[in-house]
Amino acid sequence: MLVEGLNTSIFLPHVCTWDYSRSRSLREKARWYNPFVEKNRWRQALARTRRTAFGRLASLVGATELTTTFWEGLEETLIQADLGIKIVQALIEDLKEIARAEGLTQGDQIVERLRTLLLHHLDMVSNPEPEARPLVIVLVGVNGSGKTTTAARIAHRWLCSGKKVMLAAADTYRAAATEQLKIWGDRLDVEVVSGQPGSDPGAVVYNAAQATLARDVDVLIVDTSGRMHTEHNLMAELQKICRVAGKVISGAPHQVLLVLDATTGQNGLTQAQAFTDAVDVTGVIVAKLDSSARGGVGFAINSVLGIPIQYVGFGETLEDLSTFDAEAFVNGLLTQSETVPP
Ligand SMILES: Nc1nc2c(ncn2[C@@H]2O[C@H](COP(=O)(O)OP(=O)(O)OP(=O)(O)O)[C@@H](O)[C@H]2O)c(=O)[nH]1
Ligand SMILES: [Mg+2]
Repeated sequence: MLVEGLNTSIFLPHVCTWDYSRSRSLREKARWYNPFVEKNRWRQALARTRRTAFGRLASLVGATELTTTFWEGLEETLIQADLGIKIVQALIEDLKEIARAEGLTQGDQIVERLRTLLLHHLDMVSNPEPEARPLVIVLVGVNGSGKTTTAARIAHRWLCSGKKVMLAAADTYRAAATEQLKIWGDRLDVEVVSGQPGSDPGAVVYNAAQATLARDVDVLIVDTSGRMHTEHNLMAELQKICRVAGKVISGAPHQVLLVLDATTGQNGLTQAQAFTDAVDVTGVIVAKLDSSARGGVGFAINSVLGIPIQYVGFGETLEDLSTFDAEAFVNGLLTQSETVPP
């Protein structure tokens, strides 16, 4: 069956064979949590941004004098990586000040200070996973940002930690959308609560929340339809979805995660603002970091939206979702060497 928006590569057999039982071998668990593998994945995901924008750093690092050309080159690099003009100007000002105060004269010294400043910039207060049981997670975002794929990946994460998961197909606008989530549900062996095409997504969420309580589910993940930030009635619909969830399950939704497509860079932030105005967004998921040359947008998310990055998506398989790691992010952007320890 051909399903809109679903890449067939996700059906590769090696990602279909997860055993979610607690008896998974230690070896398998070690593979999942291996820090070197994880570090490499971050580097691969950021390769486009690194090569397109930060790749120019190599010539700047070698600079033996901090000339106007050096500073202009650095500014251009940061703008091209899509950090956002305000952040770039503040960084350049700070770096010039540090260079003056510490008497720095070499490009590599400045790049090291840049690394520290970038890390400081990402020093956001992260949101720990809420303790609630059942935990209700709602995914929101514009069309095609990666919500449905991410719903499956979050389900996979919770299944791996031994939780009972349910999915709600609250995207009732397209039959293909429900079908897409059902295929993920089949692969994950997770129940998917859905409604008729065109039916009220609030009703789907109501039924899913009731089923969550009835079947003693630990985590309910609600996939919503993509919507433009300018569509006021659809933004109101999101508010209703959240209200309905809260009526059935106390405190729900405990997480509202805004899925941003990293390839849209700074443009995505304006759209994102409308979502944070409409609903109580608790975290951002930066999807498609692997396809983006504008990964620097990650630095602007916290300062513009005031919301931490919860997860990062680096591909289309179930494993391609990682919790945000500021150090891996900055190192993945700045470290030039293509070799990573085994
Ligand atoms: N390379 C890459 N592709 C991704 C990632 N996340 C999602 N995609 C792809 O992006 C496309 C859209 O993903 P969906 O999950 O269907 O997006 P959506 O937000 O649910 O889309 P709508 O429901 O139409 O609004 C699919 O082809 C996904 O495989 C990612 O992290 N990296
Ligand atoms: Mg979808």
